Amino acid sequence: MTSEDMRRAADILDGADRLAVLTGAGISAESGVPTFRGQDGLWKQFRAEDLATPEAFARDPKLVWEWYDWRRGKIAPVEPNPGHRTLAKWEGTFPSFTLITQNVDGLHAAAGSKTIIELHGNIWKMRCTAEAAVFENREVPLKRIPPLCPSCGALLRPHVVWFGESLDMDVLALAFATSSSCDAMLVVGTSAYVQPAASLPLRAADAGARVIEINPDPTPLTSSADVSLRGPSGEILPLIDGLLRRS
Ligand code: BV8
Repeated sequence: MTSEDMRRAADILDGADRLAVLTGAGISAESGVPTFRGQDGLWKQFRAEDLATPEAFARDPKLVWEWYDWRRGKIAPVEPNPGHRTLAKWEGTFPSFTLITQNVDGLHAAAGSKTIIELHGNIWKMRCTAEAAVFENREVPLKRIPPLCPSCGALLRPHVVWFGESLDMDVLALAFATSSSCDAMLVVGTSAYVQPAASLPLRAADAGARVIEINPDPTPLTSSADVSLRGPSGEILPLIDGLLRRS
């Protein structure tokens, strides 16, 4: 990553009135939250794609909840990092700013971001499998696994989108509309592997937006990005903030 790349990214952002940001697990890595496909992303001998599915939950709700209880325990003590905080600051810096996240860890809200589109739900919310009621629960560790609905006694599930499940149509429509109407899209910490989220930056580029990627590794998106900054977002985002001409 060169200083010219950083300057180009800052110039794109300075010229953007409507900024959309898409984040993935990588933006939370420097807070100590395991990513999905990094070495620390595995839990016991399972992969996320094996556990984050309706089939796995139907087959063994206790095992799936043990995984979520382990992740909630990992996330509960951590703090947002300078990458989350920079995005929270930029919400008041750009005339139009929308944060779209694939993450379920709640760290963007903890950093002060207000306009957040949570594509895949939130690990701190639970949903009754009988009544579909959704409520927040921050108990760590869970006293009972699997947890039961306090009002009807049915099994509770994490209020997240599993592989093979459709995203909330209104949430997805808003994410695509935001991607189609932004001047610039900043893509931070995603392997650009999971659909439909990975299509959002391509939709933005097709609509004429400039695309900036921040990731220590190249991804399938890299070739479509105007600028690809190779490094950790917790360091790069504050550096870009320091280069911005807009107050
Ligand atoms: C859907 C919530 C329509 C749960 C998640 C067969 C059948 C059914 C569907 C499919 C199928 N084949 C493909 C699909 C589509 C499927 C899919 O994409 N599968 C993948 C495996 C190919 N998608 C779906 O199923 C979606 N629904 O398509 O509905 C439908 C319905 C029925 C039938 C057909 C179609 C639902 C997808 C949502 C899944 N839920 N999370 C939970 O969290 O428990 S996805 C999960 O992956 C997380 O949300 C995570 O955010 C997301 C994406 O991963 P990343 O965020 O990118 O994280 P990853 O670890 O991969 O990468 C981290 C990156 O950070 C790396 O690039 C790394 O280099 C970088 N990094 C590391 N450190 C740093 C850093 N970057 C910056 N700074 C650092 N310091």
